[in-house]
Amino acid sequence: MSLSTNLQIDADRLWQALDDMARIGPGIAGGNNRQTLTDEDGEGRRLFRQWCEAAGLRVDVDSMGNMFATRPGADPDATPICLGSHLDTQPTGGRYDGVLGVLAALEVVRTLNDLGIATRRPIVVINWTNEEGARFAPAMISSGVFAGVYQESWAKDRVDAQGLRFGDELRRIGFEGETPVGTHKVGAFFELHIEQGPILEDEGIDIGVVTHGQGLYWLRVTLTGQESHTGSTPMGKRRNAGLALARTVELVHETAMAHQPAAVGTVGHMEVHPNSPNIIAGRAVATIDIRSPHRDTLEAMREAIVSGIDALAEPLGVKAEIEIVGHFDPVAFDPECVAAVRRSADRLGLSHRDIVSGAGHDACYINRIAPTAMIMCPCVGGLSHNEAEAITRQWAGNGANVLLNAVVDAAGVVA
Ligand code: HGY
Ligand code: MN
Ligand code: MN
Repeated sequence: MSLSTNLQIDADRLWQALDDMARIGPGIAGGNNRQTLTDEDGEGRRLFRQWCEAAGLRVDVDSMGNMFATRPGADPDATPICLGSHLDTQPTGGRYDGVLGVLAALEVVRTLNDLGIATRRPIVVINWTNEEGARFAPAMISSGVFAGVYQESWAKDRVDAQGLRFGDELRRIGFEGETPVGTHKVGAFFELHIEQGPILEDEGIDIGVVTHGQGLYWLRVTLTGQESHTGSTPMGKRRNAGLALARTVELVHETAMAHQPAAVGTVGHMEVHPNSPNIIAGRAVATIDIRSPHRDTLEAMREAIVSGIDALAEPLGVKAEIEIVGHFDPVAFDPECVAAVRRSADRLGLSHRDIVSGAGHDACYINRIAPTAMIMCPCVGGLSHNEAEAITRQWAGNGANVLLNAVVDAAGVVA
């Protein structure tokens, strides 16, 4: 049975929760720096667990630190309806990227508790570990392990810029759970997320019904030349890894421009060693991020970049090594779940449009193992991965209400 009336969350309580969580791991410009597996992430996880337990949820943590907070259903054997996102942030991140999805999911449960609504299927609120991939590449690594994309041992051996190991840090903050990753059942998964782009705000649309997610490669390139003196080394005798890096950045940009309109390419992470003003860089390391909603475009860009780096490095006497550290093909979300999102927006009288997600999300991996859909709300100026990231209380409430009604539809209400 589904409800005839439209359920509404408590928008003030959701806004307050977002505000309280934002106090943990504050950034330097109003956003957040709550990077995965840091003390701040641990503190945010403990607050989330406390809130879940206060809402009567049983919280379990798996061996990758993913947190599952369960509200029982009338039919304990039914696979649960899951909803959530991630609490970790970029180093100069916003307050809403991921966090809105987790706390709106908690607000859904709080609202069902207030209204005394029992559902047939259990409902599980999820916080996925390390969605951002900023500290430990790649992004979405723990939902990736959960969905069988990565091996747990490979993921736990990832190291950050200080050489700290993922597995050690997960244990250190006390969130390496007993339950083997992948054990928790997922009947369907819904993720609310800010758009992180300008479309919804520019068009004055309340809700993005996410039909697809663009595919992605993260290529880690290591360029090895030779350190030598910037003054006394003749130009013709240099093996300048820094120059190879600069040309690689240009190559990635030009390759994406050559595949417009549906392609993006960036080098956001780059290091030169030893990074001294009067030493020619002997080594450079960078992460190339390329994306497209079309698989053939994504593959063409990858091939062009790999062959292009070899071609530019060789005449400079620089060795190039390229490793694929993250990849997923373009994602088509489950039509049934997508239709539930559309129905929910319609019932609430909210304007909506179909949209392709430009960013990657845990939903992109969970979609491999369970019917999955995403809901998007606008964000100010389409800005994200920036401390100035902002949404309105109305947008947050609209998104959470669509999530609530879609989840109740899927979970079924017990009279
Ligand atoms: O990279 C992404 O798209 C996500 O924000 N981690
Ligand atoms: Mn996110
Ligand atoms: Mn993000």
